[in-house]
Amino acid sequence: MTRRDFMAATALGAASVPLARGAAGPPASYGAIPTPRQLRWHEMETYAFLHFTVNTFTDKEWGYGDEDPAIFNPTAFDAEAIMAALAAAGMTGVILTAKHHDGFCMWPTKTTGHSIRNSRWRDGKGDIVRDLSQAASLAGLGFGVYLSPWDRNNPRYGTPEYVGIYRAQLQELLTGYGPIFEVWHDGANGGDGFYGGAREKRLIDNHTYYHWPETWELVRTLSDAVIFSDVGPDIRWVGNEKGYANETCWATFTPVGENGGPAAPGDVRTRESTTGTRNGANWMPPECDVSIRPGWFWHARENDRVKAAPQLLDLYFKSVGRGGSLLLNVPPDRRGVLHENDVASLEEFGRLRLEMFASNLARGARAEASNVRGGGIEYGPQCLIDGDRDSFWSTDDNVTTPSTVLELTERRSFNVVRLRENIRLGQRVEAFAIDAWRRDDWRTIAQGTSIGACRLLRTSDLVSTSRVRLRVTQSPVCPALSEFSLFR
Ligand code: FUL
Repeated sequence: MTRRDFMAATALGAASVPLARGAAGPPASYGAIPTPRQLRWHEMETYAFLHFTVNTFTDKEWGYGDEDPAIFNPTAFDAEAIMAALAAAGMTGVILTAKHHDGFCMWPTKTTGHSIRNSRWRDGKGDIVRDLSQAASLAGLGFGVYLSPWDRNNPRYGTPEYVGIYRAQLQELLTGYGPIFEVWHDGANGGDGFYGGAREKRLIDNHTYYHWPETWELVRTLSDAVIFSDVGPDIRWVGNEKGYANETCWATFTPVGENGGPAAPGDVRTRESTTGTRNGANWMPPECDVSIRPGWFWHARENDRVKAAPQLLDLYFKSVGRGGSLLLNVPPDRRGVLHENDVASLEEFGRLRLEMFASNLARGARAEASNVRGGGIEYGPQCLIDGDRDSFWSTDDNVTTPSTVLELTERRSFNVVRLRENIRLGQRVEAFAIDAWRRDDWRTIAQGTSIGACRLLRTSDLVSTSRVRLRVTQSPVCPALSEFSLFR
């Protein structure tokens, strides 16, 4: 089987790849594996959240749904400027709160009058979703939508009719604004609200009310977007709003409800979401959401509480560096742009990563391994440093704890290691160690458990050496690793 056949087979999500006779074919996949749309998403790694709506003007985090739509009136909205700041931070996409819990729609929807159409902004003729989606596309960023299931304005909320309204809103967003890379369903469900003037508490059963599988099916038919919620189906909430995954973090997950029964958006054991489930039933990697400020929406009083770039970098290591994604919220202010302090942090965050990843100190190294699948070069350790995410080092099926040594071109100093598995073949490795050659012996400088799509490790001191070794110390099957990089 050629590499191309293999790629085709795995891209289609085949459960396992047959071995070619007489040659070393690729290893069979292990456990749940990602779909093509999840693979694309894995490459996005860091993208932004924009929390922007009537709350920006009422100074609230959760609008009650009784806001006068007229109050939405940014004075200097500039979608290009927002995208420029996000691009400078190295963001690959952006997700807008097209509708938050207050029910106010940021596009001129046909489904409700609680929208931008009745705002003062551009005399009700503007469309924030259109402007941001177009600017994102021009800047080369993906565009996604957050559409809150809970709607504190809608008089029908709590009745079956509202679910139809919610789907109609999704349909408008998925068909009117170009490609959507992610659809975000949050898990906050039901409670007090305006509800067309009823001003009451409406509780819904989060397992049955929304008929999620049908809504997800609608998203599937209308777009190629990955679907996010507490329970996926594509991307899972990481279980906290602080932007980090657990140090051991599996892309596979079997969601379980708080009481041990079935899970649903709004009812999942969030502690388990942070770690995932080893050998879980689904490939459902975590997305780590966090705001650059204490709140999700812009508040003047928080202008001096913007996270600094080193803090953002730390979150990057704890999210992307643990196989998830970092969804960093940067809320536009009442002008309709990002505040200067947020822009400065974003720029610096981008610069720090550019600097760190500018030079892979493993490049040009000579790689040797204790075992190579089939003894040929196709799965040789050189694949770890060829910059190709799809080529990989693998071993014979019965060799599960191999090691590889990189002879660097010269003595190098590094403090960051990046590892990637070829996740098309599932998440395989359960433990590993990295050693550096010191005078006449190996010294362990880092150890870990899960790897997955990306594992970043930092050493507390700079490591200076000309030889580094990666040891897989636990794996149920032969490993399939695509990257071993060193950075400073
Ligand atoms: C939650 C919401 O309740 C918060 O306001 C925020 O939007 C966060 C990202 O999701 O479910």
